[in-house]
Amino acid sequence: MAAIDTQIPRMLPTQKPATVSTELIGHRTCPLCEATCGLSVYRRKDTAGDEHWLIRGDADDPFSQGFICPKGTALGALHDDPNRLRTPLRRVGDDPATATYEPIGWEEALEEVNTALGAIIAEHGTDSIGIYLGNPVVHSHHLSLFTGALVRAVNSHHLYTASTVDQMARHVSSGMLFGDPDAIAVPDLDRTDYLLMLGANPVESNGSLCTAPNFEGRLQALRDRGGTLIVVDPRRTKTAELASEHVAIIPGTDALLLAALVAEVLNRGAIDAGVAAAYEPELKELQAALAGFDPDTVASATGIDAATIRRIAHEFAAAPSAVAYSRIGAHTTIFGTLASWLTDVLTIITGNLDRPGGAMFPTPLHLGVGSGTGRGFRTGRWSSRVHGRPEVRGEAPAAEMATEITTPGPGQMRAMIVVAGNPVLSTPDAATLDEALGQLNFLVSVDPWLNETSRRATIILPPPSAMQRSHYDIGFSRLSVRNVAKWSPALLEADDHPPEWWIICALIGIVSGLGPTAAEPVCEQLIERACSRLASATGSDAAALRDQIKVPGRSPADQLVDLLLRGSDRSDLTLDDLIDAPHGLDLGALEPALSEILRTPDGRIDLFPDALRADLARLVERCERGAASDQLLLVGRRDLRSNNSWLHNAAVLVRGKDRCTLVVHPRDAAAHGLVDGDAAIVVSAAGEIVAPVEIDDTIRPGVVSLPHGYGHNLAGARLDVAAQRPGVNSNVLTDGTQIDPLCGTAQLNAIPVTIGPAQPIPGVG
Ligand SMILES: Nc1nc2c(c(=O)[nH]1)N[C@H]1C(S)=C(S)[C@@H](COP(=O)(O)OP(=O)(O)OC[C@H]3O[C@@H](n4cnc5c(=O)[nH]c(N)nc54)[C@H](O)[C@@H]3O)O[C@H]1N2
Ligand SMILES: Nc1nc2c(c(=O)[nH]1)N[C@H]1C(S)=C(S)[C@@H](COP(=O)(O)OP(=O)(O)OC[C@H]3O[C@@H](n4cnc5c(=O)[nH]c(N)nc54)[C@H](O)[C@@H]3O)O[C@H]1N2
Ligand code: SF4
Ligand SMILES: [Mo]
Repeated sequence: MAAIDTQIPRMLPTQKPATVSTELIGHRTCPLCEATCGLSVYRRKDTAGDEHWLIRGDADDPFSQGFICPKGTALGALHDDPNRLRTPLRRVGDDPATATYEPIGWEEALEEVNTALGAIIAEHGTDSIGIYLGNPVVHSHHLSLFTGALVRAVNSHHLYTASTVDQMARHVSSGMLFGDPDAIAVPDLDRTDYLLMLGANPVESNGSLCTAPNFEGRLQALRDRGGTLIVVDPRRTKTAELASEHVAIIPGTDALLLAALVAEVLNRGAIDAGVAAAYEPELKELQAALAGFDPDTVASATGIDAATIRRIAHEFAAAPSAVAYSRIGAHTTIFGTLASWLTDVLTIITGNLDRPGGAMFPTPLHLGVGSGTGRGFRTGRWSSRVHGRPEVRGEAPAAEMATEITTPGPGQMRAMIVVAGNPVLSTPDAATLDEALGQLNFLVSVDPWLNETSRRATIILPPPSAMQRSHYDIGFSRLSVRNVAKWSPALLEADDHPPEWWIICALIGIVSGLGPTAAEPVCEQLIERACSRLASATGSDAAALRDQIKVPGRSPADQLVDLLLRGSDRSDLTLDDLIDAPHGLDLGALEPALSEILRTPDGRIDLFPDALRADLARLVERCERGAASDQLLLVGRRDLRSNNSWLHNAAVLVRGKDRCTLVVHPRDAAAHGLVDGDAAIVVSAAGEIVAPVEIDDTIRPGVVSLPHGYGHNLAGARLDVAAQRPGVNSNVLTDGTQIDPLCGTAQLNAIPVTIGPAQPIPGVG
């Protein structure tokens, strides 16, 4: 692997007054994004007697090698944020605009949740209770190892997560191809010769479904070693600037482009010989089914000329190693599952799956070696109540929450438990959802801030800060471009603040009818059950396992990590070994693992799953519409210093230029009478917003871009810094009816809009 730049000068705070002493508090993995950088956390004293956090990249972390981004340096500021809740809050008054929020004790708060949820369950059953799990759940094992039990305890059809505004397409295509929705193949960034990237901007996002600290450095290294990077994006992003070639696609058409690339490889006989022999019948059917998607046919719809598509197909097939990688821009459209599937198909048919430089499967320590067969994957075991959409992984589409609250009848959602989520800013048709949440009989939010969603809660239960909890990446070690293992300790005491596993277990106790004080016994029961399952699978003794992991002072979340490690036949390492390696362990480059990863009944890849075959009809119809209408299409974007909706209250991250702007191409600005810096009104089928215009020729003409996660001007929220520059909520514009039928993911990109000059709204922008 090429050396990674460990210089971080632009991240360092201005050091004045002079430093008197710097004390290392410890090392921990950054929990803020998927890159999992190692951080070294210091307390610095200055000559004025003040203490500050000083957070740097951990140069000894074998994976991130000192890399850090501005968000990581702000972990201390997030901890210190005076708006971060230290005790539960109770809302007094129904309307958040006029309500007050009073701090209350934990006992009282849980009593109130117990009384309210207990009454609703007694009258309407648990199917009237909804759960929404937000993105930070996967960034903390104190949450992710316990929320599954909460979901099972509630046992309702109203399970919603951020996955259906994010990566569900990838789970579904992986489930169909490989039999396991979590078997997600990641691009082998450090060894590939050819990377085709669609709808991702890792220079700002630091990567997604591909855990790679210093993604930018790794892409630069790919270029430096003579490799090719093709970036398909309607905007010439910073990632596109790094690329060998930028392909400015018409939003929403990646599945068409990919279908044409696959068709071209199939038609030109550029298939890998081994794959051709092993999958002959499927490849024939695929070739026939994709006959209508040749480069000439998709050129008009995608906005990419046929010669470019042909050339990329040939380069991809001819490269010593190549991999296709698609993300948010390609997955959060109504053709997301098709796009995700075709991404893998292109990699597979060119012989690039499961080999160095292609797409590979990480094998984290805590997961045992698989057998290579399984029961496969299916969706649609039930359908959502109002819209009849198929369940996916036990979830209904997040975009359906509002109608499930407002539509009367059996199974109507009357109460919600929101954990680490801010759907009022992050899910479609946001204004409607906000109103709907106000109609719930009860909402309890587990969240550190009184924000746009938790202001709709009667009770807010705040977790301790990231500084106060240990860390192990259950999820991202399964998406890493190298096999790594790392556990970090809590850096600060949580004092009398209950840990997050305790909060979730208390809620499990409540919805199970055990009352508000059952957190500990519930937790103990969960751990004992996990020990029993492992014992019966391995023929060991459950009680002995329980004793082994019950180390005094070790949190139950960490005990479960230890259990997973002990239960895995991948190595003999236990949690103690990880504790002894505070910078983490590098377990090497990814190795071929498909033969153990597969969970299909026949142990083969299902290259052309029936559901996707059927879904191609929609794509044909889209193709026939060509360049579609001349209406502008809205896409999203991310900024390095932001993270979805919840880092805008950290002054250190939001200073500088306004980031919530509508990026418009000069041609479109002129056509619609827009002037740089002035306000534009943006209207979609779902709603309208007013945002400041940023004229910029990096965007494809006909496309406009607005980031999500803003709109911090809703009455009742308590985000003093964010409220000063609230920005606008782009999800007021996303249309909750536009959903990929296969995976339930909402269309967050390629939204038809009209734009024009507007009167500026005071305080916006
Ligand atoms: N238009 C548009 N919308 C999008 C996207 C897009 O690209 N465009 N992206 C989508 C994507 S990819 C995602 S993942 C979703 C995110 O959707 P959400 O997860 O709903 O939104 P976040 O803004 O991540 O909100 C996280 C919440 O968790 C809280 N929080 C932070 N840390 C913790 C913690 O340790 N414990 C607890 N209990 N709470 C915590 C924060 O205060 C915040 O309220 O947004 C999606 N929405
Ligand atoms: N700084 C920062 N980092 C983050 C986050 C954040 O909010 N801020 N969020 C985190 C989360 S939860 C996630 S899921 C990841 C997401 O990480 P990424 O998937 O890299 O997401 P984005 O940075 O939004 O990049 C999406 C790109 O898709 C382009 N695009 C839009 N529509 C289309 C289309 O139809 N086709 C194609 N080909 N491209 C299109 C957009 O112009 C944009 O450049 O980022 C994570 N990291
Ligand atoms: S890139 Fe992600 S993991 Fe690394 S410091 Fe930034 S926010 Fe944290
Ligand atoms: Mo996400």
